[in-house]
Amino acid sequence: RQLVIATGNRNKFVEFQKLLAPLGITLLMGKDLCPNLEVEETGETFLENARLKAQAWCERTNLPALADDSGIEVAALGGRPGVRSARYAPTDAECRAKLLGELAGVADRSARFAAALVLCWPDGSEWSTLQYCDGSVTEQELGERGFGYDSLFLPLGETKTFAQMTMEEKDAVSHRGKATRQLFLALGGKCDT
Ligand code: ITT
Repeated sequence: RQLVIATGNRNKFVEFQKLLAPLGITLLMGKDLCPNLEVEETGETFLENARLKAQAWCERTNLPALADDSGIEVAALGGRPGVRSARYAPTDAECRAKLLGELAGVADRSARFAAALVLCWPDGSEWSTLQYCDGSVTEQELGERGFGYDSLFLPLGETKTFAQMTMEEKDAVSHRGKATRQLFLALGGKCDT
């Protein structure tokens, strides 16, 4: 039994390997299977973009494909960078520096991570969820683990940023962890991926 993770982001793939281990199925990284497949994220929402990615890899591989579209929404920036989180600046480090710059002197640092998951099956059926993790943007980078905005994000009620947490600690509260637990509930009835 195989499931394609419709992504080119190896950090996401590694998180899904941990999160989906209990399913006991073989996970394949989409970009490894089809290095030339480029999906333009033309959607305006996380769910639309996740659907574009899941459908593209499902059609190309004829295997069930799970896509994640995610990002950080900052209240003081009207929800930016949001769906454009990966394209906010050329590199992850520049994204973090830009976010700190935009929030310099801003008191309201509340933010949330969002993760949309869409799972497409070759028979045309589809499942999706959108989950959030509330928190705030720190004044400076804290922690070395993770990727993207992890070192700037303090989840509500926690004392460590995502980048200071182990992967298990992050999964317990993260947007992707929550979304994946919804996936498990859904797969209860449909496990023959
Ligand atoms: P794929 O589209 O190939 O999956 P991507 O990195 O381009 O890879 P997205 O378009 O969904 O993925 O962009 C998500 C961006 O949001 C990601 O690159 C990070 O900058 C940020 N992000 C999402 N989840 C995150 C997390 O758990 N920790 C830190 N940053 C995260």
